[in-house]
Amino acid sequence: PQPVYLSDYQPPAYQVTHTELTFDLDPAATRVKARLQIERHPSADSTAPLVLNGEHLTLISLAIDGNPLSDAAYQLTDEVLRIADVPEAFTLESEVELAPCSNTALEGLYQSNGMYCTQCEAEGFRRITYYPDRPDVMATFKVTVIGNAISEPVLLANGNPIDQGALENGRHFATWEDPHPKPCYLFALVAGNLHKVEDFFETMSGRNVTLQLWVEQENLDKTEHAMASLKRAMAWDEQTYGREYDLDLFMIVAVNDFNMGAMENKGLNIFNSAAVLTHPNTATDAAFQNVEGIVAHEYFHNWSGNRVTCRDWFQLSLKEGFTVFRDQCFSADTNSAPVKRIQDVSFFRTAQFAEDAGPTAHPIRPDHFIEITNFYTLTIYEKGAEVVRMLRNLLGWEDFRRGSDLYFERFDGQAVTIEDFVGCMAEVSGADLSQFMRWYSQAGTPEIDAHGEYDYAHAEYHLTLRQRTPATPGQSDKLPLHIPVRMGLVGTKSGQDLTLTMSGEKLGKDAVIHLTEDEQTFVFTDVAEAPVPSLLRDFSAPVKLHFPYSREDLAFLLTHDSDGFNRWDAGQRLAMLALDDLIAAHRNGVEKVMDSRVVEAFRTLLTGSMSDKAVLAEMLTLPSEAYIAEQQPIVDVDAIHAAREFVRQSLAVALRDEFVAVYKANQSNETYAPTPEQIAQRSLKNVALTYLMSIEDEEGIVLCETQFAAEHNMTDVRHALTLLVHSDRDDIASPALKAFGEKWAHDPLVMDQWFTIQVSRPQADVLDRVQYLMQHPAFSIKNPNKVRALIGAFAQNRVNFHRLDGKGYALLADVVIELNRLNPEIAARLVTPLTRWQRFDEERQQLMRDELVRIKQEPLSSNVFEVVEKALA
Ligand code: B3K
Ligand code: ZN
Repeated sequence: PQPVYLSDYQPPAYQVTHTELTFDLDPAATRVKARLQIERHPSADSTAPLVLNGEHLTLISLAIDGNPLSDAAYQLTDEVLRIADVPEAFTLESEVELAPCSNTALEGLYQSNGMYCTQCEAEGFRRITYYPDRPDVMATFKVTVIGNAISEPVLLANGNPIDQGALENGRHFATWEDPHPKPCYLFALVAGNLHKVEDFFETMSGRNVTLQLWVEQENLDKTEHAMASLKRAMAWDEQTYGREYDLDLFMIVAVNDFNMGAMENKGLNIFNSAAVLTHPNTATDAAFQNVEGIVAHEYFHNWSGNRVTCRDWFQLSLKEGFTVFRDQCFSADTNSAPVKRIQDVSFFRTAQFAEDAGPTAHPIRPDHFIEITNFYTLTIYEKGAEVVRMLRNLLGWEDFRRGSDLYFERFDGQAVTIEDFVGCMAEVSGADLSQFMRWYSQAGTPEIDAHGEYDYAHAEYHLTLRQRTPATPGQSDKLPLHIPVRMGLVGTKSGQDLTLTMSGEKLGKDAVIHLTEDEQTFVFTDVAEAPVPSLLRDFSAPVKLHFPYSREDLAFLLTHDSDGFNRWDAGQRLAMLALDDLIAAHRNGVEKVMDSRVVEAFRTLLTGSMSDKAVLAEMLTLPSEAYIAEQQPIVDVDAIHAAREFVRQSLAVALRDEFVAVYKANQSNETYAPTPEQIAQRSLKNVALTYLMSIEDEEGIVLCETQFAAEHNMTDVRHALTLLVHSDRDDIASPALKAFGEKWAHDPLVMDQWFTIQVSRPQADVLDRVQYLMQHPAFSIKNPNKVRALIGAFAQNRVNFHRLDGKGYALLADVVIELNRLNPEIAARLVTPLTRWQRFDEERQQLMRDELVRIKQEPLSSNVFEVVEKALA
């Protein structure tokens, strides 16, 4: 497979102005007729051939302006249809046949649970018809779907329904029209036995929009939260960004087999059922929040993505980074803002930092790729969102909003680039963002080494920041970036933020300083008392910050920093220092001793008066094993696990009564609601229970069993079951697990959780369990949710996946090899943990590489090939 380069971009020689499609659905032999109005671009050469993409299609007929084409008039390969000689403007008619029932890649038109559905982004439309499958070709669409009236009573496509009726042989049809020109990746079709829940939204200009959520009948009681989330998102986008919905109908469909979370097809979003269905008895708080975020994300794409789209796939972060930033802000406004930031950043620093440090590291705007599907990454999405957030931090909200208004107004209906977006921000604010653009082209996580000195005699604080970005594949030399560092100086006597004065100018108590050079010293004057600096507040830039904080400094910031995020981060740093010592002790076979300062900090938290329970729960949560691993030069999985367990158990022993008290104070019998207050209480209670169960405290076990048996809501049930299954009390865990599995055997989303709970336990029998569960009737390798819940979750089980006999790696490789044939997109994602081999000891490195080499010997999809090739380079 050959890479495509950004620098080779050429505008399309031909535009499709209008597209008419007719689908005659059949599981093994669907016929698709296309009628395309095509025009040559005025600046294109009149001899330019028409090149259409098409894969896995059987061509039945082809005609231009009603005249069938002779075989000599076109060339057909596995990937393209080329017509050498075409007029300036013409109608191209084609008919193809395809087989949705054997489409296990879940790209293009496929069947899920007997229902027909589509996934076209990025390049799935070419599996539906011959077409210029690129986002800078935008057409209006008219689509007729013909299906069986019994098995497919519901026939949906983008836009507005304009016609429907009965046909011969028990068939019927529906015709849809989408007046907004769109790229074909936003095309969608759904047909099946679906049921709807309907609601309405009145837009800011007073138009009434019908909202429909389409699900299988048994899921009708799981739609309320998604519908409520949609309405909140629509209102938020009007208030916050001035964006109004633009059709009379907005539909969401839930399907079981889906590669990602959801897809923003114009007017017809298609969702993985896991990203839309919730019920208090089946979904956890985290799932409720995830659904809210994804519903909002896809809705927000209607402007950031659909009305203004990407010129080419290298610009993917233009729509994804901006839309993730928008959904993050929406969730922050709807729930607890500091907790949302803490959770996003914890995930980011664990998973995106790891990606940026590995062999598949790439810039937010890559300059080449083999398979675009491999670039739906944490870098494009989450780091892309951090970069948009930095623009907001640099410009302030008001200018940022004016830039966003200008962007939507100027580029409405167009396919544009990242320069167009950043250009609007520069234009409205007058800011020079030329250096800032390096964030889009330079891969890797920048590191800032900071140190500060307080000069008593002159009442000055000197802060020196040095930045460097490590080399990444293909990019050895990095240039300095424009980094906004939000900060404060917290007075050690007063415990208050001191006023920041620089070069005679008062900046306030919290300010953004701009690091643009390799090294800069910032001098703050009139600093009346010795301060502890609070740097990178609210994680103002996606960097690693090193500052030689003492444990006393951190304990001080933990209680005094005015920035909620940095208070939490001080706790994490304090725990990390203790963990580092314990990891070293474990490796050296020295007795482990718990740092009493950590115990005292936790005691203060547990007994103090902190009112935000959601933040408190986060502060009481230790850094994850994956995050700790990210901080180590060479990952020692066993030492990390042992050290973290030791800290958890030491805290539980020392603060046992406090944890019991917190648990009891936060028990509640209120009817479940996914409100921020209730969620905060449940998380705090469950964090306390986690500590108690780590020492298998007798009272803790009783509380845990009771919580499981009460079946009050899935958050509490799942948490209790997880703690039981992850403890050594198999006598209690096994019957609980069995009862849970039987009770929920009919519910695939609950069975996903049942799989995950079992394969994430630390005990050594996990590998056998995975093999056993792969034979379970509820498991299917063709369903991506099941693969993630069982195999993906096992690969995150650090002690068991990284077994020294290599059997964990071999199991993953076997599944990757099988999925490579069935679903290359999922296979290429699943292989990720093996690509991180450089981070481990030599023995594991060898074992992991061996498996990558074994995979590479297979006939590989371009997806898996690209990832494995990079990993072994
Ligand atoms: N835009 C979709 C991506 C789907 C692509 C899968 N190959 C999901 C989202 O970001 O909203
Ligand atoms: Zn998106």
